[in-house]
Amino acid sequence: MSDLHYLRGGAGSRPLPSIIESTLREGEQFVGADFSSEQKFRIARVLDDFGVEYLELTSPMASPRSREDCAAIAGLGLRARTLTHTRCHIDDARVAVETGVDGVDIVIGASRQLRNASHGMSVDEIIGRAEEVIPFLVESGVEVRFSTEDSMRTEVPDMLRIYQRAVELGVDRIGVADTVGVGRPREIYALVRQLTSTLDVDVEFHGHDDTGCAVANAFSAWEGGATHIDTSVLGIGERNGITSLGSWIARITVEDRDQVRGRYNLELLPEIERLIAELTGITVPFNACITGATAFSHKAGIHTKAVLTDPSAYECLDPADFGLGREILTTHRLTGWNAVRARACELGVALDEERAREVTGQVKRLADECRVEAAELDGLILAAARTAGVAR
Ligand code: HCA
Ligand code: CU
Repeated sequence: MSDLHYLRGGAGSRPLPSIIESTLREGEQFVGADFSSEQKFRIARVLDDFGVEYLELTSPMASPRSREDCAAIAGLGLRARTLTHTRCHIDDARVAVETGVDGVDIVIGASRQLRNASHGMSVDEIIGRAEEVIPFLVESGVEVRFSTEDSMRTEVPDMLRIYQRAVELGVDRIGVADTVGVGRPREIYALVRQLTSTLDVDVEFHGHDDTGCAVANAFSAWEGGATHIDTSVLGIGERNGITSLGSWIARITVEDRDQVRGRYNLELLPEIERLIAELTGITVPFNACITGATAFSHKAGIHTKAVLTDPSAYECLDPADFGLGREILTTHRLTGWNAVRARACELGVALDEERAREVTGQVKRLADECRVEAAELDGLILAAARTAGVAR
């Protein structure tokens, strides 16, 4: 596929990957997250209503409450498949299966850094563990994913050996985890491409956002053939988190709006983000894709003129798809007469171009001196209309 093909949205013709929503696993690792059981059920339900394909839940080995909640969420009868996330250990695997989840995500560090600092096992020992755990899970009838934590710093031959064996042992999916957020989009594309062309297995991508590349990396993983993408609401997770659900939705909506609208209940996104923000004591960032306070605010005159004619001139997403509106800012020095005339129209006043330009000039001069309130602009418009004898 040529680069140009990508630039023109070539990836959009493929089926979308499934979302593995990890707010109830990775998200629990966020500094501000301390969900009660009831809160977890509420989050699970609203994400299910949104339409995510999977919910990933904290390991039942983490604490007694985690175990009870994992089993309770697995028993809620949701449409989304439930997964739990455990170390590559037979005892963890047994408990995971007992919770009644649909699938188990196994993770084990395979980079030199994690082999040294985390579990001290060699690559052969990791494979030995896989040989113990995977057959047990496969026989238990759950969906099985096997992932090398810190994949981007894992030697590729080591990773291939581990995954080759995991696939022989019958896993449904392997995982690429950019645990410390060092991956580059092209590198992730190349790695996923290599895995999907060598092994006959689904590939999941989990990317941290330490260097601001989590969404781009997830997208590159999809381009490389990934079938599953991990997200969390507002990106919450360890440190500054992972690919956020909202950013991922924005990205794929631009690629294939019809498919996204067919799969997800998009109007729930603002409510879901507000809920998680409230429960974790944060605010929705002003620059969040789709839901940020300024995501559909247009300011400069050149922009507002075009947006008033055709919003797609400066919007790649339609706010209405998410139950949101746009905002045309008029009370500042960058304002344009088209925006002022549009505001006049909202007030029921038809200003001609000359009058609209006059009022715009007044606003610009005022705004150079101080903050202009909306009511002041309206006052200027109404005064101009009176002078011109324009009927309301
Ligand atoms: C963790 C590590 C992990 C696992 C990702 C995965 C990571 O906190 O347990 O299993 O796909 O970032 O490597 O979240
Ligand atoms: Cu992670």
